[in-house]
Amino acid sequence: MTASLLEDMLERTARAVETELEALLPAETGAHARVVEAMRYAALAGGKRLRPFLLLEAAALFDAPKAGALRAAVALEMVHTYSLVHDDLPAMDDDDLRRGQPTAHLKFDEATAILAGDGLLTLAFEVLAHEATHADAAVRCALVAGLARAAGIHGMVGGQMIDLAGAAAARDLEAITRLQEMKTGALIRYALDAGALLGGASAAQRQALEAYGRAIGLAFQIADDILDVEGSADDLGKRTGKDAGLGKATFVSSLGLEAARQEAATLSRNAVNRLDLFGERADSLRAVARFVVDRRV
Ligand code: GRG
Repeated sequence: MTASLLEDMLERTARAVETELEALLPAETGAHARVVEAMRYAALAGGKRLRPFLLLEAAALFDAPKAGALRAAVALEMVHTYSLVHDDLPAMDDDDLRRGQPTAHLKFDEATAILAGDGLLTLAFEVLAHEATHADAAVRCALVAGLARAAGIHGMVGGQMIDLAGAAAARDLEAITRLQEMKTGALIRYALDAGALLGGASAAQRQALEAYGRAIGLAFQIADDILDVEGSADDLGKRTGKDAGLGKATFVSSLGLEAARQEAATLSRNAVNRLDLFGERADSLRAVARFVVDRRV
């Protein structure tokens, strides 16, 4: 699959995700309307919608019903968006730019941004638990538990804690890898596993998708570290040069730019190799493995 075909597919998925987000998170009136406005501000601001794309393409490998998969994909994007809103807060990364627009706490205020993140996190589980997501309650339960695990203390929240606890900590490559497998990797791996759960994948198929997810999660983070050094705020819609400014240990600070690039390329190839058992049906996922390391946004 060519890079431009993948871009078209990503674009189409982004539109579908936004339409579903509009439906699941309509504007409201009343005394609480401001928090909904802030949730919509953060969630409808664009973004690559990479995690929803991975979930939908994994589910499509097994011909899982599309409407339920889209709901699960949007739930995952809600959790991702909450993490960005909270990460941008003054108490964490203190950022002023996200997805090319002022961060939620600057557009609204800190308390509203905290509540908007909380609202997105909790709405995600309501969406997953609804029977429209999957007819089988056991599958819905597995989807809910999996997202809680990926987003929680042994996943994203735990990774963020380690990251915040030692911005200037000396970390070796193993420690950086562990941190990033939790902070960024867990939601990416969940995207693949949710697709597998929705599609009733076999244990071998689930394992292959898990290995693919692990490899592209790390490749994605290495590319993010490289873009923080080489990218521009105009292209990325967020400030760059932050890691070095904060003295953070990253794949780039640990390996150097060239070796980081090589490592990302190796991980991308490894990811592609894990998809053999799906044949050409997994071509879009192969293209994503290349996209995550070649991307400029
Ligand atoms: C606040 C619990 C909590 C966690 C925050 C994910 C995260 C943890 C913080 C974001 C900080 C960051 C820049 C991490 C690097 C990788 C990453 C998640 C980048 C943003 O994801 P993209 O590039 O963003 O998919 P878009 O806007 O395209 O969705």
